[in-house]
Amino acid sequence: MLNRFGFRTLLMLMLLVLSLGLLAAGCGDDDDDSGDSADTVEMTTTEETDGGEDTTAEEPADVAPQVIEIPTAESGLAYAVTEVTAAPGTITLTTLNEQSVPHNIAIDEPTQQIGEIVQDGGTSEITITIDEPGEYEYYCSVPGHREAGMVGKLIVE
Ligand SMILES: [Cu+2]
Repeated sequence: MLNRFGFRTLLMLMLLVLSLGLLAAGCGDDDDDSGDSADTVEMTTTEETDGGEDTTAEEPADVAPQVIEIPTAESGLAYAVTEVTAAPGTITLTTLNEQSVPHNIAIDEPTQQIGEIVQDGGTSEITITIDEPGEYEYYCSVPGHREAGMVGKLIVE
């Protein structure tokens, strides 16, 4: 028992010495690599980088895009979903089109976004930032489709 205890104590001491040695080595490197002025520059750079990272990390969390699926109807010039609701912010509308007839998703307000025209299982997608609550129309921009009623309502509230 005494031997084991002694051995453990010895191990702990060795670890401690190793840790201290590493710390000392780390400090020594800094001193060796650069003078006092260089050290100051390093510190400043690190602080600025940290601040930038923090800001960047917070922004995506605040504006995480909402993804809303608006597939086309099984057939015909129509969406399967004709009314969706979103919170103000960045919104992604994604339209899966299983039809052989080409379709897409598009919006005119508050800024015009026109998704790729797809068919046979392709997905058309637009991302838009809307801060003003209200009703916005999404539609298919393939000629004649909007007029035929391929539209829907995006409610931001
Ligand atoms: Cu269409």
